[in-house]
This record gives sequence, C-alpha cells and structure tokens, in this order.
Amino acid sequence: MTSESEKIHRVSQKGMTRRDFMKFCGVVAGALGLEASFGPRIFKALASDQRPPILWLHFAECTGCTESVLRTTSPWFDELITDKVSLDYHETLMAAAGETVETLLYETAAKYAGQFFCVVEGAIPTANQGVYGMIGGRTMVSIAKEICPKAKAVIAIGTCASFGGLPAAFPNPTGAKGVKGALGRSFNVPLVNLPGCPPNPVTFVGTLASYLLLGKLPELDDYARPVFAYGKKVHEQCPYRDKNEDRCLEDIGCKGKRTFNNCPSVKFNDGTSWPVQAGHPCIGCSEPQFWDRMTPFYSESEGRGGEWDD
Ligand code: FSX
Ligand code: F3S
Repeated sequence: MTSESEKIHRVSQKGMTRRDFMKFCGVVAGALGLEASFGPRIFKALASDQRPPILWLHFAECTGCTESVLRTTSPWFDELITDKVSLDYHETLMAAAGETVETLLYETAAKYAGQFFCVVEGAIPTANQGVYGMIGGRTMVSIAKEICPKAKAVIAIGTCASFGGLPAAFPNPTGAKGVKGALGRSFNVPLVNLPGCPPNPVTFVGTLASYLLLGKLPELDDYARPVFAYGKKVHEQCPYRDKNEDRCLEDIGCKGKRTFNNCPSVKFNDGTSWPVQAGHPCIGCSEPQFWDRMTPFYSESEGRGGEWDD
C-alpha cells in the first residue's frame, strides 16, 4: 500500500505538485458539476486504496480511446491504474500475451464476479454469429456475453462501444453494435456509455471518481451517458456561437447544435484546446450513428439514417 505522502512524492517526481493534483481534482469536480469545495474530497477519494478491479476489453476499434485515456496526465494513467484502480486486464498495456492472459481474464471475472468494472472499448460484430471479430479463437460477442454480465457495472468507452461508431457505419457488413445492442435487452448490468471518438479522459476519470466518492455511478440520460458530461449541447457551451463572431463554424458544417458533450468546457490535453477552438467544425463524434447522420462533415445538410440498435 502506498501512503498519501508517497503518492504526492511520486506525483512531484513527475513534475506534478500537490497543488497541480488538487487543481486537477477541482477540474474533475467542475466536470462533475460539483462545487469547487468538493475538490479536496475528490483528492481524498482518488488517493484512497479502494482500488476497484477493472477488466478492459478491446473489440472492433482503433485504440484511440485507450490513447485518449493515456493522455490523462493528471493523474497520469499509470498512476491511475496502479494506485487508484486495479487494472487486471488490458490487452494493449499488458506485457504478457497468449493463453496465460486469456485464462487470467476468465479466472479474474469469475473470482471478482459482481465486484469488477468492465470497460469495453470498441464495437461488437454480431453478423454471422460474430465471426468478423475474433480474439484467441473466440468471437468478440461471445467474450462480451461471458464477461460483461459478471461485472458490477460496464463502462462503454468511446462511440464504438456505446453506439457502434465507425465499425457500424452504413452498410455495416459486420453487424457491429454497441454493448447494449450486442448483448440484447436481457443484459441488465448497469451500463455507462462514454461516447466520443475518442472520449474525453476527464469524463472517464470523472466517472470513476464519482463512484469512488459517492459509491454509485453518476446520473445517466436516456442514452446511458453521464449527465455531468453530456447534459448540454456543444453549441450551448461554445464561445463562438454568435453568428457574427468570425469563428462560428456552422456554415462549414459544425454539428455542435446536435451534439451533446463537454468539449468546450473541459477541452482536451489538460484544457489546452478542443476541435472548434483549433478551427475545425464539431463533427458530432459522440452521437449515435455519427458517421451516417453527421456526414458530409463539411456541410450543413443531414446525412443518411442507417440502422442503429441501441
Ligand atoms: Fe472508436 Fe475507440 Fe473512435 Fe477510435 O478505440 S470511439 S474508432 S477514436 O478509439 O473505439
Ligand atoms: Fe467530438 Fe464535437 Fe467534441 S467532434 S470531440 S463532440 S467538439
């Protein structure tokens, strides 16, 4: 076990002071819609030793969601996974591979049934019994059906895992679906969708911090998205929304009016920037079917519908 002072020392070694860490906790509190005074409580929760086990499954995706979370500089992802949570399985980050770790996945899921968080990254191909997505000789859909129902909660990270995303774009030959769509109506484990292609790492950390702090998952909307992050449209928070403001990008296809996300307020890369600030229209990456509904990206017109099942 690591004492709080050791953790602060470790953070300092990486050039992050206690003050920076406290500031980050204030950012998480802000993202969660809590008063700044909750910052110290979040600090305490993140510095505790509760360490909920996490099994992280990779399915049909680009690994951008993991890359996004790896940019969680405050706390750094390695610190988050070693000190704050117990990441027991993550194919991209594990040094080991092969049968040994496959066995570990199923053994850990059985041992911690009802206690672990299952993070799913990527869509799940379902056409032809799921044969278009295989890992270690098993279909992704069969892996998901074995592991997800044993979890305390499933966090679908990214638009692919939430709604199908790019793999589900028309004509979707692999029958790719998000977690809920692939596992069916009988799947009744609490599910949190964190869409975004990729999602904001603060939203992921905020979801975990919310659980560590309050002992429950955050309030969710009808699409199972946390209200603290997806309660407002991008347009509502956009500093350039005045049409007379030269920076408004609606004429070149900005989808901020149809997209729920916290990008303008939380931003990316430790609050450095977000797509519109960088001069690019919002392409609605966190919405269901965005590759079909939000394209063409550089036009105000609405694209095709396409099939989407949760
Ligand atoms: Fe999807 Fe994640 Fe887009 Fe990529 O892995 S949400 S394609 S950025 O990253 O699943
Ligand atoms: Fe995606 Fe639009 Fe934010 S493109 S990253 S939801 S500004």
